[in-house]
Amino acid sequence: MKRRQFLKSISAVSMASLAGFNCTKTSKSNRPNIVLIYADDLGYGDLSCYGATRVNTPNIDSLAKNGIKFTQAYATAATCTPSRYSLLTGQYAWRKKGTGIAPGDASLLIPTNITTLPSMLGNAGYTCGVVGKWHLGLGEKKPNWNTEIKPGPLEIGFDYSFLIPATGDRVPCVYVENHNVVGLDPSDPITVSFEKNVGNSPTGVSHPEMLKFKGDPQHSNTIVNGVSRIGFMTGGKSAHWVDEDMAVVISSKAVNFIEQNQNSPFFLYFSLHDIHVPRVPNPRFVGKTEMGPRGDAIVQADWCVGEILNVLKKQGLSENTIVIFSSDNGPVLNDGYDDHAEELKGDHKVAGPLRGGKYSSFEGGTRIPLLLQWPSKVKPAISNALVSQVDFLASFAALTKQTLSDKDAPDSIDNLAALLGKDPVGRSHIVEQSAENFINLRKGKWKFIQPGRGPKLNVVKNIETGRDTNPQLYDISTDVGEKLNVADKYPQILQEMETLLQKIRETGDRSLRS
Ligand code: NG6
Ligand code: CA
Repeated sequence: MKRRQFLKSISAVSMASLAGFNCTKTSKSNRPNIVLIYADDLGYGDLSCYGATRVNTPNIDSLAKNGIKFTQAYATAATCTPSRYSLLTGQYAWRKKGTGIAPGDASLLIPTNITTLPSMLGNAGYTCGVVGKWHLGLGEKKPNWNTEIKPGPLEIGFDYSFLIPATGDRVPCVYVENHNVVGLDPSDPITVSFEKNVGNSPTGVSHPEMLKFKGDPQHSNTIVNGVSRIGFMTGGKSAHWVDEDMAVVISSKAVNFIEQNQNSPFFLYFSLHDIHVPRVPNPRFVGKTEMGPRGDAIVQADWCVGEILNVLKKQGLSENTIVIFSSDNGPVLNDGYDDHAEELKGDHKVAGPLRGGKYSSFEGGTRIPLLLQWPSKVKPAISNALVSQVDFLASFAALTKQTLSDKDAPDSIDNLAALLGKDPVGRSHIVEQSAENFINLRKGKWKFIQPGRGPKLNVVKNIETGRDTNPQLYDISTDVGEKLNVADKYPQILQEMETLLQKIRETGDRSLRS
């Protein structure tokens, strides 16, 4: 029997004994359920609890009211795949080639023989599920969508998966449950290509009249459900998702997972599609804001959070469940479709006071909302501690008394005290990845952006990239908007930051700390 199965069977025994005897308090509080709700492209200024006024997010705000609201929390990267890679492996993605934005037919990026967040929690007796956006590749080579698709989440520690395989704007537009496409008719097999059109499916270019809204050239390939996507696909008609139903479908899968596992400790990674493009919210949310689909998608994300909080309450699990809400990277308005996000935003500040957004080296790229609620243990507070999603692995290992070897999760630090509101300082530094392998550093009050070539402005997305051929240094304590480059004024600090970044390149963050 594998260690994790053994531990799970112990957990079943202890649950059984719970009926007749008192379970020791310590073992239960050492193994709270953990639900990580991960929004997509949601910015630092996109929630009412972070200052937004043109959109209301009461369910998410309740986490801020009843838990900890972090003001200096970071995703490890300014795009999706590397952030998620780091979150699940405790290793900075820039250490591993090929972890930039994954194409829709990427093979599994996470090695199956390393410790991951779910495999570690599995060893601690947790049942682990992932529901929603994956975007970390599937299969050994390009996946064959018509057969068993593996390796995937089940091979890196999850016990259950229900996935949007890549992104909503990429083919294939189907859900994958465990190893198979959901609802696939074998007589109508799926073919996918990112090089050329396959079959004679209409595209955004050939059939613009079929579109709900126009896509840019990259998003003008095969049309599924009135939305042209990145990439071409044919077949699998009975399995196509309906964008308008996506939030409802994945929320119900997440709720089912909680209901089915309420008697053992569980870890649910609930990875929302919102508010990534294409933004096609369910009719019940259309018009809930004056900001068009992007604002309405925020309301929809808030509804998804409400579904989770409701089922936890209904099952009597709220007290001993850690609920975390966060985002994989900063915000973007126009990310490929004419959904009027830019024109309708009014005075809404997607990144709050921060500069830049998704893809950027500025704070708006990686500083994101992070809320943590654990009613039986954690007092409501606002925390300015430096926290990073790369630390979930080591922190939850500490919580569940799991030991990590030196090789495991090399950049993940036990930052549990900060996450639970007991340490107001947290990490000494944060590594911020913008594009692949391009990394910047926050340490204490300083932010260092290394010199690099490339356009200063991403014209299409209207986002400042943060690139400059000169090094940049900002005093975040007085200049959170990174307006005044003080690199010339503090050459010694600049030197220290460069040296530390070099050290981090050479060795894992955890070993640096010890
Ligand atoms: C980019 C897409 C963008 C989005 C992003 C992934 C183009 C021009 N842009 O390549 O629309 O899909 O990938 O976003 O194709 S992420 O949040 O999953 O990283
Ligand atoms: Ca994202």
